[in-house]
Amino acid sequence: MTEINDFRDFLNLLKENNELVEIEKEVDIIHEIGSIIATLEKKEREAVLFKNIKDHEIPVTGGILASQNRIALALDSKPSLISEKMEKALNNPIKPKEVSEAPVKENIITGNDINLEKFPIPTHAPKDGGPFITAGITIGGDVENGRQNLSFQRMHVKGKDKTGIMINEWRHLRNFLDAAEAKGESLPIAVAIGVDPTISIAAGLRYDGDEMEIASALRGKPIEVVNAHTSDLLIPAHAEIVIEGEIPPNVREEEGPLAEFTGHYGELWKSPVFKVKAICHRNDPIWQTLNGASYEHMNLGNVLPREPLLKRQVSYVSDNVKDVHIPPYGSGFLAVISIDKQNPGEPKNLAMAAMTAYVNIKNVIVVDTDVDIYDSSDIMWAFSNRVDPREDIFYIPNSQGHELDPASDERGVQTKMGIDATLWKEKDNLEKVVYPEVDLDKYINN
Ligand SMILES: Cc1cc2nc3c(=O)[nH]c(=O)nc-3n(C[C@H](O)[C@H](O)[C@H](O)COP(=O)(O)O)c2cc1C
Ligand SMILES: [Mn+2]
Repeated sequence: MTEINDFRDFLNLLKENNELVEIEKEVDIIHEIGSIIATLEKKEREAVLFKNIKDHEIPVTGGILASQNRIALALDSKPSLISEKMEKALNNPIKPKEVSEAPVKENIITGNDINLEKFPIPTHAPKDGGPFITAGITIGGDVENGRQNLSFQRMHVKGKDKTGIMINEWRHLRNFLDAAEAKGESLPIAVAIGVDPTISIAAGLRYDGDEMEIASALRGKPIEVVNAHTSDLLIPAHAEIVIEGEIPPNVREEEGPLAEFTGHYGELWKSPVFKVKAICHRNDPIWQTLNGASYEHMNLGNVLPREPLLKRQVSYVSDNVKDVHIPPYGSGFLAVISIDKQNPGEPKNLAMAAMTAYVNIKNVIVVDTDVDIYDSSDIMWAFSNRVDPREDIFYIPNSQGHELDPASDERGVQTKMGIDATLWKEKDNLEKVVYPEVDLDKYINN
């Protein structure tokens, strides 16, 4: 097992596990890279390293955490143990370690030399509004007490040293910006690209301390951080690239649209802007990107951060829960629970509990333990075989969901649905047909 200290180590680990495909053919940052990443994901294939980018020297990677297998590799775990590992890390944070020298400082670009256009920043989906930094980790700090925070914020590139930065309500970075703006001050931030995947996973979490502590806990040792070049912020010492700068107070400009987590395009949005003051990067840096509306987007934003919450909530209601999953194809609106049912009413209680585990969860399917909740066709099989719609489906109208759910009103008010897809008690003698799986290589010469 390769020890992971940085993004490069993880790319090597993916390669060793046949989870990374390298493309030598020249590709265009406009739409072509996005389409290749999407096609690989649709065919459940590897992450990708583009070595030859038209008009650019820096290679690009994408689809890094688009699958459960690759997330398990990132966490040195197994797909079925991921939510447990997340829960453990959240309960046992480890402080990052400050170092004075760092690979990310090998090259520092400042002043007139700053030019974001020298970096291969893709325009991903066909109707995206332009090039976006999508896999960047925003590092921000509380101007009052200096506490740091990690999060994802999309950045629409608007010139050599300027991007938009979308900061939604209920974000820690929003609180920091509100406080800075109240004083008429700029907010210093840094954006790290190409990091240990535990940092990306931690950045998608809602945690009240520094998410770097969760990244360190996921890695099992302190992650090394170093002082930024232009501010007091601590940046990942082994990041491929860190873009430093500030958000000037009270500036709002249109940015977008971008493929949203709902699988629909978002709208143009009035967002703050990010003025770049320095770019630090390693020798021979690698750019990391991710597609909007991809499984990777969903995994980081909806699946990994919320499965531990879901598990906690439903396990509180019943000891008979075997596993939970928020599948990436459900945009975070769907939850699946498997249960060793002991009481006919148990699945409905669990569905109700799941709906309150996180506001986005709208549809809940409860299945027996003979159903693989990571296999959508198995879930649809249970839904087709074991559901009497009148008895097994219930609705809760006028509940609160997410306002971007196309089936909710502008405040997120919607109907939630619970589905008991467990076998009826009277049919307990029915047994699911399971053929043993064989190793085909023993029978077929490829
Ligand atoms: C790929 C991806 C893109 C995201 N884009 C944005 C964004 O543009 N603006 C935003 O405010 N949140 C965005 N989010 C959500 C936040 O990054 C996420 O909720 C994070 O946990 C917020 O951190 P906080 O709790 O420290 O504020 C995105 C999440 C992911 C995974
Ligand atoms: Mn936070």
